[in-house]
Amino acid sequence: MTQDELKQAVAEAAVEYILPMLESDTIVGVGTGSTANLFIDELAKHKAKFDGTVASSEASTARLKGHGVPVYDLNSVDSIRVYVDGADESNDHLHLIKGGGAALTREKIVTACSDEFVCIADESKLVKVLGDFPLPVEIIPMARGHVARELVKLGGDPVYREGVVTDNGNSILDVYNLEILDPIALEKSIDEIVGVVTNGLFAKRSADVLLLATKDGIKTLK
Ligand code: ABF
Repeated sequence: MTQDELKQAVAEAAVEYILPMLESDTIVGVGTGSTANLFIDELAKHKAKFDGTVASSEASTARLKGHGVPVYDLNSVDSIRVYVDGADESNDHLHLIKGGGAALTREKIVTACSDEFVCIADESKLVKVLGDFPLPVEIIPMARGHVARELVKLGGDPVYREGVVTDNGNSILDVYNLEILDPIALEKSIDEIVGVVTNGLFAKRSADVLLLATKDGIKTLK
């Protein structure tokens, strides 16, 4: 199976996984990226079975609205029953690297507000040790130099993501050459750097479930 076929398979599996959760007043949190896009397309087929969504990016908002799926402001909803989103990497503990799509801040916010976080990925995303994928860090633009210097002290090689402004008007540094043996500790250390908005480690609040598309079918990791 191609990577695209694997992504399609896990998008369909995610809809099947959440269908039993859906009631007329249910709000679904929706992530960002190519796998999340396929999930949006599948979820839209069931839009009559739940109330609406909260999206983690303007891009996902547009895609949902294109299907006629209601998209609510996070501040107008009481709870989010389940959040479904992709990732760039996951380890066996469901600690994730996210943010390749520059949506990490809103993704982390919606994750924090969700009862359950279901991560969807193809088998290429499962790794033993996080860090081959450069860790995205969203920063306040004026603090770029300071944050970069602090990230070097933590052992990384930060690279400014040229030409990218996040939905929140911020910049991204991608941090290379990190061997992330303690994701929770590193997430906390980066969060303490003044000027950092969000870092792409989802470890303090990891995924609750990882639906992994493999050539042998969908695996459910918890
Ligand atoms: C998003 O999913 C981002 O956090 C992450 O970068 C992306 C993975 O993208 P894709 O599904 O296209 O591989 O949530």
